[in-house]
Amino acid sequence: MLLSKSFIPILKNNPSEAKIKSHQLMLRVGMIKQASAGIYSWLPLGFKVMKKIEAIVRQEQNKIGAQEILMPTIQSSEIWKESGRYDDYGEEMLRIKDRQNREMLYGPTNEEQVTEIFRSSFKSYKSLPQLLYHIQWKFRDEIRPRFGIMRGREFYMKDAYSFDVTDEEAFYSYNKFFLSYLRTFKRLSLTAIPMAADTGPIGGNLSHEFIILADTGESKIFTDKRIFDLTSEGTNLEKSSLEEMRKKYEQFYSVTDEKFNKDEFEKMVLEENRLITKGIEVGHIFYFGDKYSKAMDTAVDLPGGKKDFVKMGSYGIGVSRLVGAIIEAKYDDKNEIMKWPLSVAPYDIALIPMINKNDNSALEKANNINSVLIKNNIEAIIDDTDENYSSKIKKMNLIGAPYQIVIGKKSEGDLLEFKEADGETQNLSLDKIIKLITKQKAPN
Ligand code: 5CA
Repeated sequence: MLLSKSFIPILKNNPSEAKIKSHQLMLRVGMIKQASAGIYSWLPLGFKVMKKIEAIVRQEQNKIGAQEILMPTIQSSEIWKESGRYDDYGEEMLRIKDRQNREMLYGPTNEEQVTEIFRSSFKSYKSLPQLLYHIQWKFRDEIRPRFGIMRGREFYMKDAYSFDVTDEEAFYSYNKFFLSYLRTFKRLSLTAIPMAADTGPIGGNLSHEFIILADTGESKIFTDKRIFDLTSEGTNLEKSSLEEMRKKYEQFYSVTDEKFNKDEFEKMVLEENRLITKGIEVGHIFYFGDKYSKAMDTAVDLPGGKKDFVKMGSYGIGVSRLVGAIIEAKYDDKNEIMKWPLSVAPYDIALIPMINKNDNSALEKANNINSVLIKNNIEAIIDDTDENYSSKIKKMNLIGAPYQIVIGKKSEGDLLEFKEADGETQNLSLDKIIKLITKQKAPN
């Protein structure tokens, strides 16, 4: 992609309305454009990143056997009256009337809708478990939408729902999602830690939030530092392996402030291991048993002829919020250098030819390099403008391709002036550069 033809409207300075670095960068480099309070259009750079995050989320859902569906954004009030949440949800729900005067709403979440789908399709324990998910826009009329897409009113969410016959089976489903979340956030190069959490308007009594550390986060957390050393490596989808993994995490005190208990914290965590800080909630999982299935009369036949209400959980990931969360974790705002993880980077590499008025050879060389990169599935953005070196580097540092090649005096012959966005310059052949990037790109 040529920078001169791309739709990346970069601003000279940080926009004054943005209070946190993700919001600053996203506006600065034109990833999003505000449409109204808490509602945004996604411009190419932001959209590319979000779609790459979505693809990783999808792959990890599919890996645990979840099946993708797509439910509508607009829902009927009828099902919400059945569950009792039509009144409970209050002003956060955007309510709409159609031309027949029917009460509709823009879905803030989908427990009711998916339960309605399930009950009309499944009658027997033999079809369970069912793990269903979709990736769809949600609307919550937040009192204080802020920090750009971090707390929007319209936002993009992956929400999954599990249906099981017994509590024990339902915990197995819960644990599958727990693992898939750890794997998903790792592929996004984030350290997200699970914390015991409150269930709020979703309900139930077992719940974990997945939090990444950031000073600008809205969640206050209390943990045992050692939880950061854990990984999901070695865990497989067998029941016992998953149980072991969840136990491993739960041995450490790790809660959000609604669940905080000072005495417990001080008893369970040695002083040197205590960590009280702030974070961003990027995912939230819930187990609520038959809360919705009972209210919405959703039962299946059991072996032996009896019937029982299905046991359900729900599992959310803030896909649009993750774009901001990754920036909070990776953006060096002092030096104005963004380095996207390669797994979600809008471009893999920036080609920066130093172009003289009478000499196009650097741009030609960049174009030649680009055709080799394309053959190797590496996506480049080429700065074909005739600006000076420092303004070119500045722009590319904001766009955030993780690698850069400067094509100027130092890129003579076969050796190219190559660097990681935040690293030292090295002279490498194109062949070596391709090998290095391809190796990094391989899914883990
Ligand atoms: N039905 C459940 C699980 S599917 C649910 O709605 N959970 S939630 O309310 O916790 O939302 C799931 C995730 O969506 C959150 O962890 C967060 O990452 C994201 N999210 C929630 N509200 C917003 C918002 N206003 N703006 C951006 N992302 C949000």
